[in-house]
Amino acid sequence: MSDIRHDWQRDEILALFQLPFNDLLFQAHSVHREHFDPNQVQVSTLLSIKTGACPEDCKYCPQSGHYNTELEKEKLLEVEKVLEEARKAKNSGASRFCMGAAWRHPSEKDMPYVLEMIRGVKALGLESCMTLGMLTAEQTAALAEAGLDYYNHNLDTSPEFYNDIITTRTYADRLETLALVRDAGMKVCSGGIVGMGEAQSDRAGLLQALANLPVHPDSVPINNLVRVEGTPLENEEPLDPFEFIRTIAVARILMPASVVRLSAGREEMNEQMQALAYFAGANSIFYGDKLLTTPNPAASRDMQLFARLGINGKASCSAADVAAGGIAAVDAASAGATGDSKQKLYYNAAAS
Ligand code: SAM
Ligand code: DTB
Ligand code: SF4
Repeated sequence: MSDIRHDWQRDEILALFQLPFNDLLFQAHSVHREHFDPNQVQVSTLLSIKTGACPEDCKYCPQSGHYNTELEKEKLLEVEKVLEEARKAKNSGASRFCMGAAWRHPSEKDMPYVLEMIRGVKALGLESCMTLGMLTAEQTAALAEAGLDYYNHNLDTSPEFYNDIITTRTYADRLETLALVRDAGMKVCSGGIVGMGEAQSDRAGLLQALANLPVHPDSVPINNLVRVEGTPLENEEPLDPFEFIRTIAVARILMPASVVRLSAGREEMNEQMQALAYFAGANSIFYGDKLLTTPNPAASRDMQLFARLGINGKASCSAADVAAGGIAAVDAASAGATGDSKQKLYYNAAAS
């Protein structure tokens, strides 16, 4: 079994990045098989509960109020509207519902609605996940108390490159929010973005910062920059696809038991690239034709790809869930779900 380490050095990580591609993928895939079923990919649904006009200046983000991206802004959605979307997600087989808000942090007036959303989502029998920006200790406690399962808060990039991308909040602020979430007993979802013009050493630095947290995040989203017109990164040179796959592979090796999510950017990836990402250790995706504001592949396309690869789509994202084996999976009716009531929740690639 590969060790769970928290003392990764930058040069060791860079040495992994610089391995011959086949050696790196072999190592990552071997680690992956020690901890996970390699033919299982977990899926979650995502909803933007408050869109645009964010006071932060993240250079990649279409929702920042600092840039003109012609995005239609929306106030916090009504609780009932959110629950309606959650019901739809549940009916299509999802077991986790992720809600994202374009906030620096939640305001006190918004908190009661957010808590009601968590309670409502839980009452539907779904797991809940939120990403609302920075939190205070009181807000963290309230989210945990309402039953929030996961909190997503990304480190985004290396500590050195961070100030080139965001000036309105610090790396230390992010680490503090992660510590609050961890200490409150919620599961941590934390990763970052690549393809922002960072150096390989920055990609290594992001993974180093994540892997050397006191506890590895349960879930590690790796986003490939979606270049949105109007943002400062709109003309950024796309990252070499093989370098993206290397990033997934190194994340898998550094955090062997964490679920690695092939997150934003899939719309621009071909099927071969996604298949390589699954081989390299990615075992989670967002499912549905929209991320927060940008397009994502249609669910039916994902199901078709899963069918061709013999992958089972499963609606969750923690190693504990995988071990417990108790999570409902996507409704794969369009691509060959099996018949009996328990199995119906799982797409059975072998049946197609
Ligand atoms: N406002 C909250 C925050 O930043 O903590 C939560 C929502 S924010 C949109 C969540 C994450 O989405 C960011 O940390 C970033 O990693 C990712 N993201 C945002 N815009 C992106 C883009 N254009 N391409 C890829 N990932 C993006
Ligand atoms: C994460 O790391 N990626 C997701 C989720 N956490 C909330 C969001 C991706 C957003 C991509 C740009 C957009 O759709 O606005
Ligand atoms: Fe706001 Fe989050 Fe976008 Fe940054 S990433 S501008 S904090 S919504």
